[in-house]
Amino acid sequence: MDKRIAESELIINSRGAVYHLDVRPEELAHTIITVGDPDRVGAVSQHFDKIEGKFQHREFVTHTGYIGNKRLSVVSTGIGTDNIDIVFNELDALVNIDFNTRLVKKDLTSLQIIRLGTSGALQDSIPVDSFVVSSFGLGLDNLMPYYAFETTEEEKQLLEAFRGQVALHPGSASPTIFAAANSLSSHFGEGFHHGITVTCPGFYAPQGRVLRGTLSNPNLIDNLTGFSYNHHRITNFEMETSGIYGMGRVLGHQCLSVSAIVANRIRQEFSKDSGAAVSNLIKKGLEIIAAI
Ligand code: R1P
Ligand code: URA
Repeated sequence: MDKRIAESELIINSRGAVYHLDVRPEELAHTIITVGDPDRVGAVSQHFDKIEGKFQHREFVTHTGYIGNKRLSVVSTGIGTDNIDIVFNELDALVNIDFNTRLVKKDLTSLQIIRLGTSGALQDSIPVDSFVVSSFGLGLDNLMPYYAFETTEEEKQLLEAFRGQVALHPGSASPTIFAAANSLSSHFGEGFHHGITVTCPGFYAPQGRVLRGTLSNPNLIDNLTGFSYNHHRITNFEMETSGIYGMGRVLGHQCLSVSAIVANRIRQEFSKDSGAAVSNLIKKGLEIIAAI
């Protein structure tokens, strides 16, 4: 039986827009670019031929417009998978729940969602200012254990290999792994490294960085860099990808995460112009996305 979703669960504001994003169903395109930094939304939409609408509430900025005939929305998520939980549930609600009846629609829409972000490399061979496509998102954060989901045989094997090779400190979240949408990653060939991206619940100790204090797991970076299973290795880490891939799996959307490498943790280098690296990724990414 169809179940009406209560006002406390799906919050719709006086504009008829979803609570955190402040976007109405007709204001969202079905191809969506997510970025962490709210200021990066304008850096993406400046390349649109036409902007149809701009919306903002808290750190969630959305611009919807066109490149040629392709309708696109760019949405900022802020930092972390806790925000991914909010953004993905609300993006999904905008297309798959009828805001008048509060019932899940009979015909579901699968969104194409591509993250254009920044990241730190975990391999010497992946220099700053290069680009990485996440073949898998491996979560050390704590979002996806709250959801029920299915995993493939390959994901199960990768996770088992990871558990065997990478010691996590007692009390850390149970790791999860989800593959990228092949329908999207296949478009990102030349000029992109491909590999497993580890998603961390923080930028400092959870990524092996300390300015002061002591790490509980000082071997984390070495263990991640040394991980290998079949032809897979861990290329980089950041703070959203596993949530994006995991929520895509749960809600039935096609997701891809692409990062500009701004730090190389093995060489201990930071990009001399990370702004240029991000704007190069945006230009290259938009060329590909507009043609998909
Ligand atoms: C940390 O500086 C932030 O940068 C990365 C991380 O995932 C985290 O969100 O991505 P964005 O540049 O897209 O925010
Ligand atoms: N974003 C991260 O999360 N880590 C880095 O090292 C660089 C960008």
